[in-house]
Amino acid sequence: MNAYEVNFDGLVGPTHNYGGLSYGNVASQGNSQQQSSPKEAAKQGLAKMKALMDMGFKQGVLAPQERPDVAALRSLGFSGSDAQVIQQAAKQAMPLLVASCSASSMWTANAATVSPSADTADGRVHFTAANLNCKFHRSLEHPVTGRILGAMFADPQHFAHHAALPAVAQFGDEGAANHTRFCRGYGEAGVEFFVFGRSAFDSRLPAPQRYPARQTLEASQAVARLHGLGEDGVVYAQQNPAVIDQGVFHNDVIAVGNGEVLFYHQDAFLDTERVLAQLQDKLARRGGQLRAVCVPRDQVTVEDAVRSYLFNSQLLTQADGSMLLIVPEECRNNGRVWQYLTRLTAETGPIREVKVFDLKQSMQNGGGPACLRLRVALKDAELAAVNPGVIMTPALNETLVAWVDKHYRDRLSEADLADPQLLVECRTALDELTRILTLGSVYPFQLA
Ligand code: SUG
Repeated sequence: MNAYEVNFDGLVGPTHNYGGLSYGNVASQGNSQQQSSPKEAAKQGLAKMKALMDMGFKQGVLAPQERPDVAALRSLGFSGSDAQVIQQAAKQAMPLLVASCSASSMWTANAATVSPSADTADGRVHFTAANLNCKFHRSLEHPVTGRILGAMFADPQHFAHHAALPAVAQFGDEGAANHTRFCRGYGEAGVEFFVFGRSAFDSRLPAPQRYPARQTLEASQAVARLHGLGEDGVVYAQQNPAVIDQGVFHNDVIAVGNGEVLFYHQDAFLDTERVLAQLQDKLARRGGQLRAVCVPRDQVTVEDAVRSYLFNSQLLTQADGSMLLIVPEECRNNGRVWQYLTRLTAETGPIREVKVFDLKQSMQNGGGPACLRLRVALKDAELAAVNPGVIMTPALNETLVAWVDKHYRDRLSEADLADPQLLVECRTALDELTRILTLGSVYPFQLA
């Protein structure tokens, strides 16, 4: 039996724009209202998918969602034809139209939390769509995300799907961005590491003062219960509230893990020693040995981490067992971070190679390489049960690049969102995409 980590990257949708929608995410705030390029964004993402596929990693694709979300606007009282709904919203409540247009489902690390079959009580791969209820524009994603995941992982013998947690802040859940899995091999039982920003019900735990903590302890615990994870296979840690207040809105902005390796910033967690000891102990009981690589604050500051997205990298196991770090271009542009990486790969630690990708369009909204992918560890039989239409191949890559060229705009600014034609373009593109990826009827609207 072989097992693999498959990265399912979000395909950037045709309405990618800079809406300034995510308070606490400094890139989203800082680039608000800039003109975007949906075409370039989608191509940057596809180039990363192709490069990883070419390097021999298993790569999949997760479809974007229909935007503007007219149903969401109707639920807020706008009425008439779809075009009238959009025009009314543009006139009366532009921020709501902007939110309904966000292509934020591209950051599939927030799509769901996934537990591989080796960890779960019933031996199936479990998915819980993230409610993302900290931000209105992101809270719109989970119903369609759930349908897309259902169409990708359809076989109930292998896959179990759970609806998002209750849509209240007490169960704020941001999916895999705050979830890491350690294991000796992808097919073996591992230790699932849940990092939360605050507790909703235990007021003794500290919380950030400036920016919101999006993930609660209670949400993480509920996901672990839904997935049937045993106590031996779970560790919880609280994120350091001080780093949330500096713009670390998800754990994956300050730490990344893969296999037996945890790559993290010195200031990432509260009570770091206890957390590391628990991970070490539980992983050892699964036959593994934790290798923790701590990045000291005197070499890379939290601000450097937030600006460069050093930790929002993909940590991948290469054929020889060594690890490769996929980082955004912004890491090379930061002197201290680049020096750190140069030293790191010259040493004898587990991380031996760094590859740089240009993901600027996504980065300007606070989404790096790790945000753009949902990791799903699959055994042979499970991989064989995945809808083959969503597995990246050279032919699919070519088809998707041509599809982007045909349907996407080169430039998009806020004023363009009021144009009802954008919805028509999005629907036409997605109608074709559901056929390319063989997804069936996952969207609320299907062209006749
Ligand atoms: O939720 N940005 C996303 C970025 C998500 C990054 N994901 C992870 N770190 N895993 C967010 O803040 C900005 C949209 C805008 O402003 O237009 C946005 O939603």
